[in-house]
Amino acid sequence: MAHALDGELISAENRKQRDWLEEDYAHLGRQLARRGLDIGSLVEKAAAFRVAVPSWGVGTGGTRFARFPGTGEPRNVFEKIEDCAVILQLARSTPGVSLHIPWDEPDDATELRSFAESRGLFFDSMNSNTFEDQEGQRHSYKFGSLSHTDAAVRRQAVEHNLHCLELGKKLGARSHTVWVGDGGNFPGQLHTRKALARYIDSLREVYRALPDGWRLFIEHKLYEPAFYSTVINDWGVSYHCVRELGDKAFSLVDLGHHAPNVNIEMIVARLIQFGKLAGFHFNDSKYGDDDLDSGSIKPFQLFLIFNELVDAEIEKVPGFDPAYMLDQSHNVTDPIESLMTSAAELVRAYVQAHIVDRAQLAEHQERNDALQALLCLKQAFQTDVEPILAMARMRAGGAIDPVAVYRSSGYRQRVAKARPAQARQGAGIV
Ligand code: LRH
Ligand code: MN
Repeated sequence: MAHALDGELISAENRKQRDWLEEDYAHLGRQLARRGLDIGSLVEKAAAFRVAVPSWGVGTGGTRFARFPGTGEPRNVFEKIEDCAVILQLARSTPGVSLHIPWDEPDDATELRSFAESRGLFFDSMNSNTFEDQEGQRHSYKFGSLSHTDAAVRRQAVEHNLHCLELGKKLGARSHTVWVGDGGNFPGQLHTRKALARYIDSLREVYRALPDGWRLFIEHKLYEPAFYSTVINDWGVSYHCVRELGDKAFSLVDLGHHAPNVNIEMIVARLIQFGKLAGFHFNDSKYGDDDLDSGSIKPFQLFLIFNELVDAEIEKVPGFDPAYMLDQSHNVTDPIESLMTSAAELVRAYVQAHIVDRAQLAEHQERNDALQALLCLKQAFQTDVEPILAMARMRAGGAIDPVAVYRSSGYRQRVAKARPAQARQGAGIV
């Protein structure tokens, strides 16, 4: 297995941290045992947790105003895979990489697949892109894609999605994610009902072409790049569409795609109950689709989302098989550090949700003891499970402290020399 970082460095750094970990782990173990919980089984839960990283997340992101490139930016999909391999080596919970086409279009899919597999990585959900125009593209997506009024534009968008399926098959992917920027900036610009009907018709063709065993994920979004209405604006519309399409279609929840203060954990519970939860694009936000690091702004919301997911997991809800992906834009941090710590924040919320005393919670709910029910959840959320996360990483050959090892590895400085800065200035998320 090709490793970017020297395994000896990881064990040496872990040796420095081992004592505090063992001490804190033993203390937490006693604390949890008093609550009837076995810390060993929680380490197994942490070690089994998987989240895919977005290929577009290892480059420095930007906004519509500007993008300030970092050093050693990956210049192509192979360098993106190298960076994803470092994240996996240290964080251990991220073997899946979600590609975006055409940003990651390979010349040779087989070569790319073996390059990734030789680094312990596989390709998770494919992502199509009909929200920007490519060089030499025949029809513009300025006024939409799968819902465009012009059949030729819709055709072009369908063809692009079919291409993503073909490519994904060669790469070993098993699902396809469709997010479209289709929408309007002014009242009257779109015929709301007809636009949605056109979108569903176009997507039916993509659905029909799904390879065996694949799933289709559609992603709703309240606004941006359209600023008055979007065709797939919320979970209700998404749910209607996936019901219309069929059993292999599911609704994907990107945390940043909702109006402020929307109860996202409730949307998650609904989609679980309706058997249509695709999974997630995890990130965090204060205002809009800020694509900030997961758990950085609203960690309690993240915990409450995992509380719904773990409740369904424990109850073995039929068809419950959510795909977890990060979808973030790293404008001011080292993307590798942000993705490692964000993956850890998801494992943290997942383990804390497994600490919730669900029998006690059910009793409080039955007796409408609102305060005790809240305190039952808060007890889990306020439990510092870091020793469990670090132990799981260490036992899986990763780092007790991924950021510390990454910084002492000098990887960023090394790739900065190997990857001369590109003259690509300008704005935009990637
Ligand atoms: C849209 C989105 C979508 C991706 C893009 C990079 O906001 O969340 O999931 O295609 O970001
Ligand atoms: Mn997304």
